[in-house]
Amino acid sequence: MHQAPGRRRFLSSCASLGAGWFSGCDAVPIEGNEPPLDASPDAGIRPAPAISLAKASFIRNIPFVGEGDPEFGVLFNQGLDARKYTDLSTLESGTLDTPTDEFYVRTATPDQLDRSLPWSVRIHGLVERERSLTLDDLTAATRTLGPYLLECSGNSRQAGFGLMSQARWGGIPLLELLNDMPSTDPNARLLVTGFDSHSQASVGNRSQAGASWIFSQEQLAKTGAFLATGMNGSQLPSDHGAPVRLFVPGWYGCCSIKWVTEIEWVADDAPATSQMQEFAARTHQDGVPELARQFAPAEMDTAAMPIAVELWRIDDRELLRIVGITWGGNHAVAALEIRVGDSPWQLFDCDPSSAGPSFSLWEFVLDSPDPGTYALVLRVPDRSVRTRRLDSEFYLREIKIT
Ligand SMILES: Nc1nc2c(c(=O)[nH]1)N[C@H]1C(S)=C(S)[C@@H](COP(=O)(O)O)O[C@H]1N2
Ligand SMILES: [Mo]
Repeated sequence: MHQAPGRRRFLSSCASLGAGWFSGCDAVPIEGNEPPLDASPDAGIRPAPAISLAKASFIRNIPFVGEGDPEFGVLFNQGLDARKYTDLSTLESGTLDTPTDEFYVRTATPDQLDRSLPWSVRIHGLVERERSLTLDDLTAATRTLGPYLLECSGNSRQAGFGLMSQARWGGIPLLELLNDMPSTDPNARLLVTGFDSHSQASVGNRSQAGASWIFSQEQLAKTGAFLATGMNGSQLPSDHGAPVRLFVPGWYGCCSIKWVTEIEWVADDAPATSQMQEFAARTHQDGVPELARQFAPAEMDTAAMPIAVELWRIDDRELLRIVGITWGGNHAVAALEIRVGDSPWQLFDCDPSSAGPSFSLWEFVLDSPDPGTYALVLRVPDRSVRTRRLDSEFYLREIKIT
């Protein structure tokens, strides 16, 4: 659970953002800005008046209810069923990266993985000559990339949405690495495979072993997909795919194959892998396509959710401070709308410099409603932005005011 002093630090830091997009900042003339209202079909939604917390006192945190009370930052279960959830409530301006040991885990190091032999990544398939990349080849070209967030497509409210974290990565773009070993077929796709042999199957076979995903060259170029050997300035830890994992910025975590062992140039009409089929629904595919090329990019759409709610007071006036994040999608979103319980949608500005593959933080302050349980739902006023998970209220959270 985060503490109020940290929040206050965050609050005072917003002055340095300059642009004044923060509704919680002192003297921010939100009404004077021109938020992108024209795209909203709901005529009549006007920016909510900015309420300053400058003279208010922090009273307490208001926890989210109905989320199964997960324990954060602790690894539980094993192999394919292993999980660690990230506590997103602690994210603050300037520290949106998750410390490595709190980064979420989906599948821990396979117990069959033998790291005593030197690691290499086999490059084969539709190439003139097969090759093996050594770890030295990879680390020699490694540079800092990101920050980029990763979200498991199976993230859930039950898990406090804790299957999502952000880090800076040490890596090298995959296409750059393959520059001097192109395929003999200009339309070839790349099949990336990771080690995934576990002596125990997933309980109830909920997760299948066999991690691999097929990408077009265009998808790898557009996302800047890279092979990572480092995380937050240190070596990549075992549970996150050491010695080398794939990372695909902006796509769901299931595509970011861990413990990469081989990369194969395959024909344009290659069948989808079992992993692609397993994750078809969770990556918003139309049914379960047979061929890899029939899979839509597994992109995370623009999304937003509250990560912390606080009660503040000025004299007799009680205020709620809602802190949240936006992420995903291909363009920045300059405004959001929030609905608290049954009350009307309220529009507020958020960081217009936010980028899809990394987190951005926002806050909204309102008068505290009467005691009761309230759902917090967000949407993007610019309806040209694709928001499939938001549209289904996937990221709904509830608070209880007592
Ligand atoms: N080899 C292998 N790679 C894998 C997986 C796996 O089970 N085995 N899980 C995928 C899924 S579903 C997710 S969400 C991410 C999680 O990465 P993390 O544990 O580093 O957060 O790894 C992906 N890569
Ligand atoms: Mo995942």
